[in-house]
Amino acid sequence: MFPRMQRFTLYSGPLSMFGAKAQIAALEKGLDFELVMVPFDFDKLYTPKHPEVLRVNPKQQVPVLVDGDLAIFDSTQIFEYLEDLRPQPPLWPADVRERARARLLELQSDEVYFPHVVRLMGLQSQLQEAPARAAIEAAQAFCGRMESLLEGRDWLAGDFGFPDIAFYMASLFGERLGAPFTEEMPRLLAWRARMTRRPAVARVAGAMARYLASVGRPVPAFLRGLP
Ligand SMILES: N[C@@H](CCC(=O)N[C@@H](CS)C(=O)NCC(=O)O)C(=O)O
Repeated sequence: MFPRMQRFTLYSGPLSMFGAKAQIAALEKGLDFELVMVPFDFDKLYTPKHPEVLRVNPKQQVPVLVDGDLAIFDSTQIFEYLEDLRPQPPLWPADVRERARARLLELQSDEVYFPHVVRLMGLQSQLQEAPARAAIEAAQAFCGRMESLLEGRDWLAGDFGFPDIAFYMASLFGERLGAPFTEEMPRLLAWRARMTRRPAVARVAGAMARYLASVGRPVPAFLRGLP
């Protein structure tokens, strides 16, 4: 494989779980790229919007990837581009049916599991009340299904890949916001430790942990001590 002459630019945010997905995948592929962190803070959130985000994404969200005259958005679309751009190491399974299962799992992590976590964002002062309890129960029920999937294997869909990256990031936010893995999830706890040991994951999750600490927010225990 020839080295690429051109570097792409990835726009993410210091606390963007979707941006972190794309960044981890690019690092796992060994790609050289520029990372731009768009403005974000807990008061103003993602305003003002970065001009490149406004130009590229009608949804005005990160992540956005710009590679020469190609500009795309959405973490899952970016996964697909990265897999085509740099097929090795593959992050989707080779088998067609396994690949379909892996894609569905990645989608479920973003669109079935993560919405429960998003609901908790607005309920942080009422975690003991019924709406938060319901979101926590639903998130942990999903985790229970991932726990079953890990029976007899190290990764969620065959070899390490995109579903692992997606669920690691989504569940990191679950942990932060009140829906943690529990002692009844020993395989998930071991999987998360395996994930955190991967250099690409440690780099991105470590930067997120440092950002949280820098703004005085709690850092999940499993991220403490990352370089
Ligand atoms: N489905 C999108 C979701 C992207 C998304 O929700 N991005 C958030 C940050 S994690 C964002 O930019 N939010 C700002 C906004 O919606 O105004 C993806 O996978 O990239």
